This record gives sequence, structure tokens and C-alpha cells, in this order.
Amino acid sequence: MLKKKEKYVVAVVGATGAVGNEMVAVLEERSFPVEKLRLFASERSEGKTLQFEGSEIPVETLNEDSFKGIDIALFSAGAEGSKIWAPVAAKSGCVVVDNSSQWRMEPDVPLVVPEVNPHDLKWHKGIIANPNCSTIQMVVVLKPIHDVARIKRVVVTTFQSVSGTGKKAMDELLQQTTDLLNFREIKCNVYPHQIAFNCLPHIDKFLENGYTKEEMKMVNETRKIMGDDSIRVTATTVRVPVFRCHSESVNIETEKKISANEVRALLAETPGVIVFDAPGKNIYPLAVDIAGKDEVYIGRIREDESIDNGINMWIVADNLRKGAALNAVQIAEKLIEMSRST
Ligand code: NAP
Ligand code: 12T
Repeated sequence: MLKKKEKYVVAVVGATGAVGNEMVAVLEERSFPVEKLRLFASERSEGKTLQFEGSEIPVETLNEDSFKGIDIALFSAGAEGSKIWAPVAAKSGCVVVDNSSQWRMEPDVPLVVPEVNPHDLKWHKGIIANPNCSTIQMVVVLKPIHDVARIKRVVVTTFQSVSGTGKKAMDELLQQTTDLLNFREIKCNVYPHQIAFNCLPHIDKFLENGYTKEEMKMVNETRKIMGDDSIRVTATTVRVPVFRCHSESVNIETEKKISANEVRALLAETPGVIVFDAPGKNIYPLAVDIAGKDEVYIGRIREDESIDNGINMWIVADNLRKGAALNAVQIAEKLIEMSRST
């Protein structure tokens, strides 16, 4: 459990990456009660520093003693790094909020989106998992609908930005775009195919069942976060040549009838959600507008006329913020709030 304190010693593990960088920015922006910030990355980053609240903080490498004296560690250094270092950190008495896929489906690790299942934070044993980016933005919208109309089935198709893969993928999209516009040959290092001016129906590894790992994360994590294994979910995840923000087309079937207007009214009142839905004025959420925003944006809300109780919608959020760094910091804020109320 997190001790009750005025300020905390916080670590960001993977601080030099796309998510880690954003974590440092979010901690500063939200005036998180930081007594001291420690930054960690691989040996490749030795000698680097990052700015935080006006000072230059050195990036350190990890060792067995690194977590001594640290209260909260936000991890985003890949599943392999988390597998090794998250238990070391937890053993040192640190509360870990892990962004990788390593611990998410472990039964004794809570998988938390603060707007959806903050109560699951109560039973953590030192490691709390931050869900997959595409799942986070979807469940923030599904939860209030599920509470009033019970969702039976979800069919989702994602349009995911390259920043979800990390810094190297952002560089690859930029380089390929520049090369193609200059009639040069392109190189594919991060993705198996050209990503510039293309759509790849392939995110993370393929599994035996023909789905990708990313697709199955959406199926399994949605059920765990919503605390309801009866919800049927099927996903197709697609990488698109967008730098930031994941967009999703989501179709749901509910047990109870709910109209598009009722969904709009319900979501307008939901914390962390902004309804952006005026098709007559060409208003709907767009990746380029939502980049840098904290909320989950929703538009194109309409009834699915092919079934009795169905809704279609379009959900967009910044994958590095609500999909990763912001959600992790909100988890830490909730833990602090809980420590202060006991
Ligand atoms: P990235 O830009 O490639 O950054 C990776 C970071 O991890 C860098 O700081 C890197 O340090 C560090 N790192 C790599 N290996 C390490 C090691 N052995 N020891 C210590 N640090 C190490 O990737 P990213 O996009 O930020 O993603 C990082 C993690 O967040 C991944 O686990 C990914 O699955 C997760 N993630 C989660 C979501 C989500 O859905 N919530 C979204 C995106 C990413 P160097 O700079 O020194 O190499
Ligand atoms: N491969 O957190 O490539 O499990 O966009 C998130 C994003 C894994 C994850 C991606 C990935 C995760 C991606």
C-alpha cells in the first residue's frame, strides 16, 4: 500500500521513450506531489538528462538497489524490462504502475482505468497494470452504457497511430513519407511493410487463432476492466499513417434498448469523455485535433439499424496521454487519494 505522505519520490522507468517522455510532462503539468524525480532507461541513454520543473535530471541505468527509497515507479520500458524489474521494485516497497503488457492478465494484478474500476486498486500487491491504449479509450465509453443498458457484444475496428509502437516507428513514418515524396527508395525496419500512405491490418504479433496479440488484448482486457466475463468482444486492429491518437469504430449490441440521443446525453455527463457529434456541421473527433488532449472524444453516435438494440460510434483519444502516460499518472493520483482517506 502507498504510504500517506505530502510528497513522493517518483521514478519513471523508460523515461527516454515516447511514453516515458509524456509521463514526465504529465507529472509536471498536473503538479503531481513529487519530492524527487528519478529517471531510468537503458545503457544507450547514459549521460542524457531530461527537464523537470526547471531542473535537469540525469537518466540512470537500473540495478538491484535502484528502487530503494522510491515510493512510486511508473514503468514504460517494454514487457521484458517490466518482467525483470517490476518485481524488484515491488519488493523494495515501491508501488509500480506498469504500462507494458507483461502483468495485465495476471489474476493478482489489478488492471485499472480510474474512471471505470478504481475499486480494483484496493487489492494490489505492489504492481498495478495500465491497460492497452486502444482498450482504455474504449472502456471509458463502454462503462456508462453497460451500467444502464448491459452490453452483450462489441465489434471494434481500430485505426492506430505509429506512436503506439514508440519513437523509432514515428521516425520511420516521417522518413518513409519524406523518401516517397522525393522519389527515393524506402526502408522498412520497424513494420514489415510500408506504413506511409498505407494501412496495415497487423499490430503486435500474430497468434495461433489468426488474431493479433493487440486484438486479443482488447478482448481480454475489456472483460477484466469491466469486471464482466460475459461481454463478447471481437476486434480488428489496424495501423494507419498517423503520428498520434488512436481512432476506433465501435459497434455494440445491448440487452436493453438505448437510443442514440440517450447515449449522447449519458456520455455528455461522463467524466473524462467529450461528445463531439454534430455531423450537420462536419463535427466529429479527428486524430489531428485530439493530439495532446486528455479526454476521450466521441462522435458519429447512431443507432445500428441492422439489429434491435445496437449503437455505432467513433472514439478518438491521444494514445500517449489517456492511452498511456495520463492513465498511469491518474492511477497514482487515485492511490494517493485512497491513502489520504484511510
Ligand atoms: P520507446 O519509445 O521505444 O521507449 C522505450 C523506453 O524503454 C526507452 O526509454 C528505453 O530506453 C527504455 N528501455 C528499453 N529497454 C530497456 C531496458 N532493458 N532497461 C531500461 N530501460 C529500457 O517505447 P514506448 O512507446 O515509450 O513504449 C514503452 C512501453 O510502454 C512498452 O512496454 C509498451 O508496450 C508500453 N506502451 C503501452 C501503451 C499502452 O497501451 N498503455 C502504449 C504505448 C506503449 P533507451 O532510450 O535507453 O533505449
Ligand atoms: N505493440 O501496451 O504497437 O501492449 O501500438 C501498445 C501498443 C503493444 C501494449 C503498438 C503494442 C502495446 C502497441
